[in-house]
Amino acid sequence: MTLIDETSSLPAGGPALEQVRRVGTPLPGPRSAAILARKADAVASGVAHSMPVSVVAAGGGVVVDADGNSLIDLGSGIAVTSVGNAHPKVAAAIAAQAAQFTHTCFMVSPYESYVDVAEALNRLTPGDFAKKSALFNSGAEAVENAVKIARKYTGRQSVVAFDHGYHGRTNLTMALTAKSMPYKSGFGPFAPETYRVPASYPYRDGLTGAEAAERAITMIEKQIGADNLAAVIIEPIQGEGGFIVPADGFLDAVVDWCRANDVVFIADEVQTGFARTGAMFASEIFGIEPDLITTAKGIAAGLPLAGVTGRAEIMDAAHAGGLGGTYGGNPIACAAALAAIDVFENDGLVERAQQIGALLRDRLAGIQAEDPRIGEVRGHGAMIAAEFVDPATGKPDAALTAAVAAACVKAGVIVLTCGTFGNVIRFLPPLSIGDELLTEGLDIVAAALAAA
Ligand code: PLZ
Repeated sequence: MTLIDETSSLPAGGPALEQVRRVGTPLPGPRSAAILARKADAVASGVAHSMPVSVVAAGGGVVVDADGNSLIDLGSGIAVTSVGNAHPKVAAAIAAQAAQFTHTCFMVSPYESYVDVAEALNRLTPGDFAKKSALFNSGAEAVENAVKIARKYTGRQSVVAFDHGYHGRTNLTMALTAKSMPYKSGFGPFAPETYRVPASYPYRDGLTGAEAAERAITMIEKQIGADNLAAVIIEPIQGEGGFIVPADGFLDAVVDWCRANDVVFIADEVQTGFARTGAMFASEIFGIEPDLITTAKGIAAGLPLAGVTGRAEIMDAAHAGGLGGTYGGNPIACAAALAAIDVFENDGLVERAQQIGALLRDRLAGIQAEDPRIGEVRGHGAMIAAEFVDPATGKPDAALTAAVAAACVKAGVIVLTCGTFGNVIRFLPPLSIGDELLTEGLDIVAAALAAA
């Protein structure tokens, strides 16, 4: 039980939080340790955690735990708090909406903020054509619905996803996700009519974009056939799979093939969306206009909200009542999204993501120049990663990656790993982080690597 006198002395979150790294106890400290012990007793073991802390406040570029430790945030809660945690505009919008009404169910009695979010998504996503949107609760739910819509529109059943792809933890999205552990192992059987083809992974496959696209398209034509295919789904930059940036020409060739064969091209921008990559959407970087785009994460600064946006004629294929859900487009989540979108558009966050990207890239490239255990530094904007390898063989080095990440955690830096081979450290700082804190975080990563 949390004691009231303890809660009242907690720091307020948001940008006013002192922007320092401070580790005054071993992690976890005593208060966090007590809460984590209760977690072990009360919460299902399948719900794991990577930072041994219990959070009480966050904002700017730090996360503060119950023992007063202040950690540098290089993860944004997996690319979610891009505008910054507890951003004052978002917090105020949430409070105001919570005092107004908390829920009616948009399918029962609609309200304006849902329409506002749909209009914003239709306007901000790439493609100069008539668009419509529908709102859901999570990235996985958005992906499920994008596939439903594509199937209804095309009258076809099959869906193609890619090696290294990640699309969620529900049954259909597990089927679309590539990696078995921890996402799929033991949880089958998976949804039928889902197929996987090779992606473009220039560092490991050495193929041009055109060659990688031809490899994928040939497999689709031979093993599925365009006539059976409703949709192709891909993350423009693959997130959980290792921040894999496809070779130039790959995505546009796949889009062209989809268009020529009346296959719906779905860009899963759940992780890449909303300024993260130094563009409002990563599709812009590759010059593609997806038929459907899924969004979540950054859209509402942590409130559960997700969207499917796309060509009006495709979005309208589902019959009335065919799309929805009790909470989809909840009014508090929509209020948070409208405030966050205001910040993305008007507070220069696309530019800030580019600056953060330049800082991350320069520093990591500097470390790589002296240390061949970093095989590649890649990404766009504030979505940058380093892939760790055995320099002698080029093979993925997951043990080194885990050691570097563990040392960062111990020193009070939140870093996330990713990659099919578990050998990638990804940097996803909130766009509200200052350069000093970011640099200090990278100093610690460099020291952790040197010591590993
Ligand atoms: N599509 C591209 O990145 C979520 C999940 C991590 P939800 N990625 C982080 C984990 O271990 O669960 C994600 C994504 C892409 C879909 C999803 C799913 O989004 O909001 O987690 O359902």
